[in-house]
Amino acid sequence: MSEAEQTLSIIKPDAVERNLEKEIKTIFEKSGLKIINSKKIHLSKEEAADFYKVHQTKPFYDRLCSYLSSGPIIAMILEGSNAIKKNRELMGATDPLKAAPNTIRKLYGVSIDKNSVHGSDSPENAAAEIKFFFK
Ligand code: IDP
Ligand code: MG
Repeated sequence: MSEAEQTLSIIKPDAVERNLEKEIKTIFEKSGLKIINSKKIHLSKEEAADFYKVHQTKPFYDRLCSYLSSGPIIAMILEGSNAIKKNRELMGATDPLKAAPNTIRKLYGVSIDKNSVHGSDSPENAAAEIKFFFK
């Protein structure tokens, strides 16, 4: 028996722009994850930098923050057993070229930057990221 867990998912600007919200939400729902909250929001570059601060030492940080703030995104709380891991599996590898068949990034990702979705990678980050969007 595993208890329900929550994670944060984001549909990134490239996917919102291509009207992929329904398709991506359907993938979550069909896999047994419940979308318990969802909101469309356009972050400022400062807010994106705050959200991605764990990456502030990475060479791609500035580009990453510019990109996340380049257009509207959809932030969601997903809930279900092993939600963090399940979401990461549904997303696929960071680079769409390396993502497994039928994963969201394989199906819809354009590049390592425009890879369509974000998902929390640990219980600590899930809690912090949910708080960031749904305080
Ligand atoms: P994740 O989104 O699969 O968890 P992270 O390593 O947490 O991947 O990186 C956050 C985001 O930063 C990625 O989704 C991707 O868009 C971008 N990114 C990661 N690694 C690179 C890179 O080597 N070059 C450019 N962008 C990257
Ligand atoms: Mg990550």
